[in-house]
Amino acid sequence: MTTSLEHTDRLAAECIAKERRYGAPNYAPLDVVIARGEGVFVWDTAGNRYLDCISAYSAVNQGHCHPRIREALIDQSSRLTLTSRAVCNDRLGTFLEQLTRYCGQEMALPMNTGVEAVETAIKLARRWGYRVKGIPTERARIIVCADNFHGRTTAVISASSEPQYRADFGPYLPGFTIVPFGDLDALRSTLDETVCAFLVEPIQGEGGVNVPPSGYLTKAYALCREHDVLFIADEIQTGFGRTGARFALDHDGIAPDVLLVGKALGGGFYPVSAALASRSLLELFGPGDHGSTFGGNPLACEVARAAIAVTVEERLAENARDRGDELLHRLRAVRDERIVDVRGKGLLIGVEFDRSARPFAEALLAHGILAKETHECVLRIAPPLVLTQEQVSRIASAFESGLVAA
Ligand code: IF1
Repeated sequence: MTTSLEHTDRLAAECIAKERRYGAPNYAPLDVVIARGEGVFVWDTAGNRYLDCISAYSAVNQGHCHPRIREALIDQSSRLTLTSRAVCNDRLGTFLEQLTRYCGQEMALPMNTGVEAVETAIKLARRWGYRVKGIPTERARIIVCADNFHGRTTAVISASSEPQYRADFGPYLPGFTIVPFGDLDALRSTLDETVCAFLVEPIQGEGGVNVPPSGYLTKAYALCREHDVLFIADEIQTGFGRTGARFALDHDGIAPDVLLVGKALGGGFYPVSAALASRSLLELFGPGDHGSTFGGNPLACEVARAAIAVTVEERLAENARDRGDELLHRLRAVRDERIVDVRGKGLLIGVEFDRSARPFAEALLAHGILAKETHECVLRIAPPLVLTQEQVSRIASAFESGLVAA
Protein backbone atom coordinates (compact mmCIF):
# COMPACT_ATOMS: atom_id res chain seq x y z
CA MET A 1 0.00 0.00 0.00
CA THR A 2 1.66 3.23 -1.13
CA THR A 3 1.07 6.09 1.31
CA SER A 4 0.17 9.46 -0.17
CA LEU A 5 3.59 10.75 0.94
CA GLU A 6 5.38 7.88 -0.79
CA HIS A 7 3.17 8.52 -3.81
CA THR A 8 3.98 12.21 -3.93
CA ASP A 9 7.63 11.52 -3.19
CA ARG A 10 7.57 9.05 -6.07
CA LEU A 11 5.80 11.63 -8.22
CA ALA A 12 8.43 14.22 -7.35
CA ALA A 13 11.19 11.72 -8.09
CA GLU A 14 9.58 10.91 -11.44
CA CYS A 15 9.30 14.60 -12.33
CA ILE A 16 12.96 15.19 -11.48
CA ALA A 17 14.05 12.03 -13.32
CA LYS A 18 12.16 13.04 -16.47
CA GLU A 19 13.59 16.58 -16.36
CA ARG A 20 17.05 15.09 -16.11
CA ARG A 21 16.42 12.39 -18.73
CA TYR A 22 14.83 14.54 -21.41
CA GLY A 23 15.94 18.09 -20.54
CA ALA A 24 19.29 19.69 -21.32
CA PRO A 25 21.26 20.12 -18.07
CA ASN A 26 21.48 23.92 -18.33
CA TYR A 27 20.18 24.45 -14.82
CA ALA A 28 20.92 22.95 -11.38
CA PRO A 29 17.55 23.48 -9.72
CA LEU A 30 16.80 22.95 -6.06
CA ASP A 31 15.37 19.46 -5.49
CA VAL A 32 11.82 20.69 -5.03
CA VAL A 33 9.01 20.01 -7.50
CA ILE A 34 6.49 22.84 -7.54
CA ALA A 35 2.94 21.94 -8.58
CA ARG A 36 0.81 24.95 -7.61
CA GLY A 37 1.17 28.66 -6.98
CA GLU A 38 -1.05 31.32 -5.43
CA GLY A 39 0.03 34.78 -4.28
CA VAL A 40 3.35 34.58 -2.44
CA PHE A 41 3.03 30.81 -1.99
CA VAL A 42 3.89 27.73 -4.04
CA TRP A 43 3.21 24.08 -3.16
CA ASP A 44 5.30 21.05 -4.05
CA THR A 45 3.94 17.67 -5.17
CA ALA A 46 3.82 16.51 -1.54
CA GLY A 47 1.63 19.48 -0.63
CA ASN A 48 4.37 21.33 1.28
CA ARG A 49 3.88 25.08 1.09
CA TYR A 50 6.73 27.51 0.48
CA LEU A 51 6.92 31.28 0.62
CA ASP A 52 8.40 32.03 -2.80
CA CYS A 53 11.39 34.37 -2.56
CA ILE A 54 12.49 33.62 -6.12
CA SER A 55 9.34 34.89 -7.92
CA ALA A 56 10.67 33.39 -11.17
CA TYR A 57 13.51 35.93 -11.00
CA SER A 58 11.15 38.89 -10.48
CA ALA A 59 8.69 37.84 -13.18
CA VAL A 60 5.90 37.19 -10.65
CA ASN A 61 5.74 40.57 -8.89
CA GLN A 62 1.94 40.44 -8.77
CA GLY A 63 1.91 37.02 -7.05
CA HIS A 64 1.36 33.59 -8.59
CA CYS A 65 -1.76 33.03 -10.72
CA HIS A 66 -3.22 36.46 -10.00
CA PRO A 67 -6.98 36.08 -10.69
CA ARG A 68 -7.36 39.35 -12.56
CA ILE A 69 -4.45 38.59 -14.90
CA ARG A 70 -5.64 35.02 -15.35
CA GLU A 71 -9.10 36.34 -16.25
CA ALA A 72 -7.55 38.61 -18.88
CA LEU A 73 -5.62 35.66 -20.34
CA ILE A 74 -8.65 33.37 -20.45
CA ASP A 75 -10.94 36.07 -21.79
CA GLN A 76 -8.62 37.08 -24.63
CA SER A 77 -7.67 33.48 -25.39
CA SER A 78 -11.27 32.81 -26.45
CA ARG A 79 -11.24 35.82 -28.84
CA LEU A 80 -7.87 36.20 -30.60
CA THR A 81 -4.35 35.20 -29.59
CA LEU A 82 -1.93 35.77 -32.50
CA THR A 83 -2.13 37.65 -35.80
CA SER A 84 1.53 38.63 -36.44
CA ARG A 85 2.25 42.30 -37.18
CA ALA A 86 1.49 41.74 -40.86
CA VAL A 87 -1.91 43.10 -39.85
CA CYS A 88 -3.12 45.34 -37.02
CA ASN A 89 -5.09 43.97 -34.09
CA ASP A 90 -7.67 45.50 -31.77
CA ARG A 91 -5.56 45.20 -28.58
CA LEU A 92 -2.06 46.45 -29.46
CA GLY A 93 -2.78 50.17 -29.66
CA THR A 94 -4.49 50.30 -26.28
CA PHE A 95 -1.69 48.27 -24.71
CA LEU A 96 1.00 50.53 -26.16
CA GLU A 97 -0.90 53.61 -24.96
CA GLN A 98 -1.13 52.20 -21.42
CA LEU A 99 2.49 50.98 -21.41
CA THR A 100 3.98 54.26 -22.67
CA ARG A 101 1.86 56.22 -20.20
CA TYR A 102 2.92 54.00 -17.27
CA CYS A 103 6.60 54.18 -18.34
CA GLY A 104 6.64 57.89 -19.14
CA GLN A 105 7.97 57.31 -22.68
CA GLU A 106 6.55 58.39 -26.05
CA MET A 107 6.74 55.11 -27.94
CA ALA A 108 7.32 51.36 -27.43
CA LEU A 109 8.49 48.44 -29.54
CA PRO A 110 6.85 45.26 -28.15
CA MET A 111 8.85 42.04 -27.94
CA ASN A 112 8.60 38.85 -25.85
CA THR A 113 11.63 37.97 -23.73
CA GLY A 114 13.85 40.40 -21.92
CA VAL A 115 16.88 39.68 -24.04
CA GLU A 116 14.88 40.53 -27.17
CA ALA A 117 14.23 43.97 -25.69
CA VAL A 118 17.98 44.27 -25.00
CA GLU A 119 18.81 43.24 -28.57
CA THR A 120 16.30 45.81 -29.82
CA ALA A 121 18.07 48.50 -27.79
CA ILE A 122 21.50 47.49 -29.13
CA LYS A 123 20.24 47.79 -32.72
CA LEU A 124 18.45 51.06 -31.98
CA ALA A 125 21.52 52.59 -30.31
CA ARG A 126 23.82 51.58 -33.14
CA ARG A 127 21.45 52.91 -35.79
CA TRP A 128 21.16 56.20 -33.87
CA GLY A 129 24.96 56.27 -33.56
CA TYR A 130 25.44 56.00 -37.32
CA ARG A 131 22.49 58.03 -38.60
CA VAL A 132 22.26 60.78 -35.95
CA LYS A 133 25.53 61.03 -34.00
CA GLY A 134 27.55 60.35 -37.15
CA ILE A 135 29.76 57.55 -35.84
CA PRO A 136 31.75 56.00 -38.69
CA THR A 137 30.01 52.81 -39.93
CA GLU A 138 30.87 49.62 -38.00
CA ARG A 139 32.68 51.68 -35.32
CA ALA A 140 29.81 52.17 -32.80
CA ARG A 141 30.59 51.12 -29.22
CA ILE A 142 28.28 50.43 -26.29
CA ILE A 143 29.61 50.74 -22.74
CA VAL A 144 28.41 48.09 -20.29
CA CYS A 145 29.27 47.28 -16.67
CA ALA A 146 31.22 44.34 -15.31
CA ASP A 147 28.98 41.77 -13.60
CA ASN A 148 26.10 42.77 -15.84
CA PHE A 149 23.35 40.40 -16.88
CA HIS A 150 21.33 41.35 -19.92
CA GLY A 151 20.40 37.94 -21.33
CA ARG A 152 21.75 34.87 -23.06
CA THR A 153 21.91 35.51 -26.83
CA THR A 154 25.36 35.41 -28.43
CA ALA A 155 25.23 39.16 -29.05
CA VAL A 156 24.35 39.95 -25.44
CA ILE A 157 26.83 37.53 -23.84
CA SER A 158 29.45 39.35 -25.93
CA ALA A 159 28.87 42.18 -23.44
CA SER A 160 29.18 39.92 -20.40
CA SER A 161 32.15 39.78 -18.03
CA GLU A 162 31.09 36.37 -16.71
CA PRO A 163 33.31 33.60 -18.18
CA GLN A 164 30.62 30.95 -17.73
CA TYR A 165 28.13 32.91 -19.84
CA ARG A 166 30.74 33.26 -22.64
CA ALA A 167 32.86 30.09 -22.63
CA ASP A 168 33.04 28.46 -26.07
CA PHE A 169 30.22 30.54 -27.50
CA GLY A 170 32.54 32.73 -29.62
CA PRO A 171 33.21 34.48 -31.87
CA TYR A 172 31.65 37.35 -29.96
CA LEU A 173 29.93 40.45 -31.24
CA PRO A 174 32.44 43.35 -31.24
CA GLY A 175 31.59 46.87 -30.06
CA PHE A 176 31.22 46.46 -26.30
CA THR A 177 33.49 48.07 -23.70
CA ILE A 178 33.23 46.90 -20.09
CA VAL A 179 33.77 49.27 -17.15
CA PRO A 180 33.49 48.55 -13.42
CA PHE A 181 29.93 49.09 -12.12
CA GLY A 182 29.76 52.24 -10.03
CA ASP A 183 33.06 53.68 -11.33
CA LEU A 184 32.39 57.09 -12.87
CA ASP A 185 36.03 57.79 -13.79
CA ALA A 186 36.21 54.54 -15.74
CA LEU A 187 32.96 55.39 -17.53
CA ARG A 188 34.11 58.95 -18.30
CA SER A 189 37.40 57.71 -19.74
CA THR A 190 35.63 55.48 -22.29
CA LEU A 191 33.19 58.08 -23.63
CA ASP A 192 34.32 59.38 -27.01
CA GLU A 193 32.83 60.09 -30.45
CA THR A 194 32.49 56.36 -31.22
CA VAL A 195 30.27 55.59 -28.21
CA CYS A 196 26.55 55.40 -28.99
CA ALA A 197 25.19 54.17 -25.64
CA PHE A 198 25.72 53.22 -22.00
CA LEU A 199 23.66 50.11 -21.10
CA VAL A 200 23.18 49.58 -17.36
CA GLU A 201 21.01 47.78 -14.81
CA PRO A 202 20.20 50.34 -12.06
CA ILE A 203 20.71 47.48 -9.58
CA GLN A 204 22.58 44.40 -10.82
CA GLY A 205 20.35 41.41 -10.05
CA GLU A 206 22.32 38.37 -11.19
CA GLY A 207 25.55 40.17 -10.46
CA GLY A 208 24.68 39.73 -6.79
CA VAL A 209 22.11 42.45 -6.04
CA ASN A 210 24.74 45.15 -6.48
CA VAL A 211 23.43 48.61 -5.55
CA PRO A 212 25.60 51.39 -7.04
CA PRO A 213 27.07 54.18 -4.87
CA SER A 214 24.60 57.00 -4.16
CA GLY A 215 24.57 59.49 -7.04
CA TYR A 216 26.30 57.15 -9.49
CA LEU A 217 23.33 56.80 -11.83
CA THR A 218 22.62 60.53 -11.82
CA LYS A 219 26.25 61.37 -12.65
CA ALA A 220 26.44 58.61 -15.26
CA TYR A 221 23.32 60.03 -16.87
CA ALA A 222 24.91 63.51 -16.87
CA LEU A 223 28.06 62.10 -18.50
CA CYS A 224 25.90 60.55 -21.22
CA ARG A 225 24.24 63.91 -21.84
CA GLU A 226 27.63 65.65 -21.91
CA HIS A 227 29.08 63.18 -24.43
CA ASP A 228 25.99 62.72 -26.62
CA VAL A 229 25.55 59.07 -25.55
CA LEU A 230 22.21 57.26 -25.10
CA PHE A 231 21.47 56.13 -21.52
CA ILE A 232 19.81 52.71 -21.80
CA ALA A 233 18.25 51.35 -18.58
CA ASP A 234 17.73 47.61 -18.30
CA GLU A 235 14.81 47.51 -15.84
CA ILE A 236 13.76 44.03 -16.88
CA GLN A 237 14.33 42.74 -13.35
CA THR A 238 14.08 46.00 -11.35
CA GLY A 239 10.90 47.31 -12.99
CA PHE A 240 7.23 47.29 -12.01
CA GLY A 241 7.71 48.08 -8.34
CA ARG A 242 10.44 45.57 -7.49
CA THR A 243 12.78 48.10 -5.82
CA GLY A 244 10.03 50.06 -4.05
CA ALA A 245 9.35 52.49 -6.90
CA ARG A 246 7.75 52.19 -10.34
CA PHE A 247 11.27 51.75 -11.78
CA ALA A 248 14.63 51.69 -9.97
CA LEU A 249 15.65 54.89 -11.79
CA ASP A 250 12.72 56.69 -10.14
CA HIS A 251 14.73 56.70 -6.88
CA ASP A 252 17.11 59.08 -8.70
CA GLY A 253 14.47 60.87 -10.77
CA ILE A 254 16.06 59.75 -14.04
CA ALA A 255 14.10 59.19 -17.26
CA PRO A 256 16.37 57.08 -19.53
CA ASP A 257 16.71 57.59 -23.28
CA VAL A 258 15.79 53.93 -23.74
CA LEU A 259 13.88 51.91 -21.13
CA LEU A 260 13.86 48.10 -21.28
CA VAL A 261 11.08 46.19 -19.53
CA GLY A 262 10.07 42.53 -19.36
CA LYS A 263 9.48 39.77 -16.76
CA ALA A 264 6.73 41.20 -14.50
CA LEU A 265 5.15 42.97 -17.50
CA GLY A 266 3.83 39.47 -18.29
CA GLY A 267 2.27 39.17 -14.81
CA GLY A 268 3.73 35.69 -14.35
CA PHE A 269 1.57 34.32 -17.19
CA TYR A 270 3.21 35.15 -20.50
CA PRO A 271 6.52 36.51 -21.89
CA VAL A 272 6.04 40.19 -22.65
CA SER A 273 8.85 42.72 -23.06
CA ALA A 274 9.41 46.06 -24.73
CA ALA A 275 11.96 48.72 -25.57
CA LEU A 276 10.59 52.22 -24.92
CA ALA A 277 12.01 55.55 -26.10
CA SER A 278 11.16 58.87 -27.72
CA ARG A 279 9.34 58.97 -31.06
CA SER A 280 12.42 60.46 -32.75
CA LEU A 281 14.51 57.51 -31.60
CA LEU A 282 12.09 54.67 -32.38
CA GLU A 283 11.23 56.19 -35.76
CA LEU A 284 14.77 55.24 -36.74
CA PHE A 285 13.24 51.77 -37.25
CA GLY A 286 11.34 51.64 -40.53
CA PRO A 287 9.04 48.86 -41.78
CA GLY A 288 10.94 45.60 -42.02
CA ASP A 289 13.98 46.81 -40.03
CA HIS A 290 13.15 44.79 -36.92
CA GLY A 291 10.37 42.50 -35.74
CA SER A 292 9.16 39.32 -34.05
CA THR A 293 6.52 36.70 -34.77
CA PHE A 294 4.88 37.02 -31.35
CA GLY A 295 5.82 40.62 -30.51
CA GLY A 296 2.70 42.65 -29.69
CA ASN A 297 0.28 39.73 -29.97
CA PRO A 298 -3.24 40.33 -28.63
CA LEU A 299 -2.93 37.77 -25.84
CA ALA A 300 0.32 39.37 -24.61
CA CYS A 301 -1.29 42.80 -24.79
CA GLU A 302 -4.23 41.86 -22.59
CA VAL A 303 -2.10 39.97 -20.07
CA ALA A 304 0.31 42.91 -19.84
CA ARG A 305 -2.51 45.46 -19.50
CA ALA A 306 -3.88 43.51 -16.55
CA ALA A 307 -0.38 43.13 -15.07
CA ILE A 308 0.17 46.90 -15.19
CA ALA A 309 -3.31 47.58 -13.78
CA VAL A 310 -2.71 45.20 -10.85
CA THR A 311 0.70 46.77 -10.19
CA VAL A 312 -0.83 50.25 -10.00
CA GLU A 313 -4.17 49.53 -8.31
CA GLU A 314 -2.72 47.21 -5.67
CA ARG A 315 0.07 49.76 -5.02
CA LEU A 316 2.74 47.07 -5.35
CA ALA A 317 5.66 49.51 -5.53
CA GLU A 318 4.58 51.16 -2.29
CA ASN A 319 4.16 47.79 -0.61
CA ALA A 320 7.57 46.66 -1.88
CA ARG A 321 9.07 49.85 -0.40
CA ASP A 322 7.50 49.38 3.01
CA ARG A 323 7.93 45.60 3.31
CA GLY A 324 11.43 45.88 1.86
CA ASP A 325 12.45 48.47 4.43
CA GLU A 326 11.12 46.25 7.22
CA LEU A 327 12.85 43.15 5.87
CA LEU A 328 16.19 44.88 5.25
CA HIS A 329 16.08 46.25 8.80
CA ARG A 330 15.36 42.83 10.31
CA LEU A 331 17.98 41.01 8.19
CA ARG A 332 20.65 43.61 8.97
CA ALA A 333 20.00 43.01 12.66
CA VAL A 334 20.62 39.24 12.37
CA ARG A 335 23.68 38.19 14.41
CA ASP A 336 25.42 35.63 12.21
CA GLU A 337 29.13 35.96 11.50
CA ARG A 338 28.67 34.07 8.21
CA ILE A 339 26.63 36.97 6.82
CA VAL A 340 29.04 39.54 5.38
CA ASP A 341 26.48 41.92 3.86
CA VAL A 342 22.76 42.55 3.48
CA ARG A 343 21.91 44.88 0.58
CA GLY A 344 19.19 45.83 -1.85
CA LYS A 345 16.22 48.10 -2.33
CA GLY A 346 12.51 47.37 -1.94
CA LEU A 347 11.99 43.62 -2.33
CA LEU A 348 15.17 42.98 -4.29
CA ILE A 349 17.48 41.92 -1.46
CA GLY A 350 20.80 40.09 -1.42
CA VAL A 351 22.23 38.37 1.66
CA GLU A 352 25.94 37.76 1.08
CA PHE A 353 27.65 34.96 3.00
CA ASP A 354 31.34 34.27 3.53
CA ARG A 355 30.81 30.88 1.84
CA SER A 356 28.50 29.22 -0.73
CA ALA A 357 24.92 30.35 -0.23
CA ARG A 358 23.55 27.05 -1.51
CA PRO A 359 23.37 25.30 1.92
CA PHE A 360 21.44 28.32 3.24
CA ALA A 361 18.99 28.10 0.34
CA GLU A 362 18.51 24.43 1.16
CA ALA A 363 18.09 25.23 4.88
CA LEU A 364 15.43 27.81 4.04
CA LEU A 365 13.45 25.05 2.32
CA ALA A 366 13.04 23.41 5.73
CA HIS A 367 11.65 26.74 6.96
CA GLY A 368 9.15 26.72 4.09
CA ILE A 369 10.97 29.45 2.19
CA LEU A 370 12.10 29.17 -1.44
CA ALA A 371 15.22 31.20 -2.24
CA LYS A 372 18.10 30.74 -4.67
CA GLU A 373 21.73 31.74 -4.60
CA THR A 374 23.21 33.99 -7.22
CA HIS A 375 26.94 34.30 -7.86
CA GLU A 376 27.73 31.52 -5.41
CA CYS A 377 27.72 33.46 -2.11
CA VAL A 378 24.65 35.70 -2.39
CA LEU A 379 21.16 34.57 -1.49
CA ARG A 380 18.63 36.63 -3.44
CA ILE A 381 15.42 37.37 -1.53
CA ALA A 382 12.83 38.60 -4.04
CA PRO A 383 9.29 37.59 -3.06
CA PRO A 384 6.18 38.71 -4.94
CA LEU A 385 5.37 42.35 -4.09
CA VAL A 386 2.08 41.37 -2.42
CA LEU A 387 4.11 40.27 0.64
CA THR A 388 2.49 41.05 4.02
CA GLN A 389 4.09 42.19 7.29
CA GLU A 390 3.46 38.77 8.77
CA GLN A 391 5.32 37.18 5.85
CA VAL A 392 8.22 39.63 6.29
CA SER A 393 8.44 38.35 9.83
CA ARG A 394 8.38 34.75 8.66
CA ILE A 395 11.36 35.34 6.34
CA ALA A 396 13.31 37.28 8.96
CA SER A 397 12.61 34.69 11.67
CA ALA A 398 14.10 31.95 9.50
CA PHE A 399 17.39 33.90 9.34
CA GLU A 400 17.20 34.81 13.03
CA SER A 401 16.85 31.09 13.85
CA GLY A 402 20.42 30.56 12.58
CA LEU A 403 19.38 28.65 9.44
CA VAL A 404 22.06 25.97 9.27
CA ALA A 405 24.81 24.83 11.61
CA ALA A 406 28.08 26.56 10.71
C1 IF1 B 1 18.55 32.72 -16.81
C2 IF1 B 1 18.28 36.79 -12.78
C3 IF1 B 1 19.70 36.01 -14.57
C4 IF1 B 1 17.70 40.08 -16.48
C5 IF1 B 1 18.02 41.41 -16.85
C6 IF1 B 1 17.66 40.91 -19.13
C7 IF1 B 1 17.32 39.60 -18.82
C8 IF1 B 1 17.34 39.15 -17.47
C9 IF1 B 1 18.40 42.43 -15.79
C10 IF1 B 1 16.93 38.66 -19.95
C11 IF1 B 1 16.99 37.74 -17.16
C12 IF1 B 1 16.85 35.82 -15.80
C13 IF1 B 1 17.35 34.88 -16.87
C14 IF1 B 1 17.47 33.56 -16.19
C15 IF1 B 1 17.75 33.82 -14.72
C16 IF1 B 1 17.40 35.27 -14.52
C17 IF1 B 1 18.52 36.03 -14.01
F1 IF1 B 1 19.10 37.79 -12.62
F2 IF1 B 1 17.04 37.28 -12.90
F3 IF1 B 1 18.39 35.92 -11.80
F4 IF1 B 1 20.08 35.08 -15.28
F5 IF1 B 1 20.54 36.94 -14.34
N1 IF1 B 1 18.00 41.79 -18.16
N2 IF1 B 1 17.18 37.23 -16.03
O1 IF1 B 1 17.73 39.71 -15.16
O2 IF1 B 1 15.56 38.38 -19.86
O3 IF1 B 1 15.53 36.94 -21.90
O4 IF1 B 1 15.50 35.89 -19.64
O5 IF1 B 1 13.50 37.16 -20.42
O6 IF1 B 1 18.91 32.97 -17.96
O7 IF1 B 1 19.03 31.80 -16.12
P1 IF1 B 1 15.00 37.02 -20.49
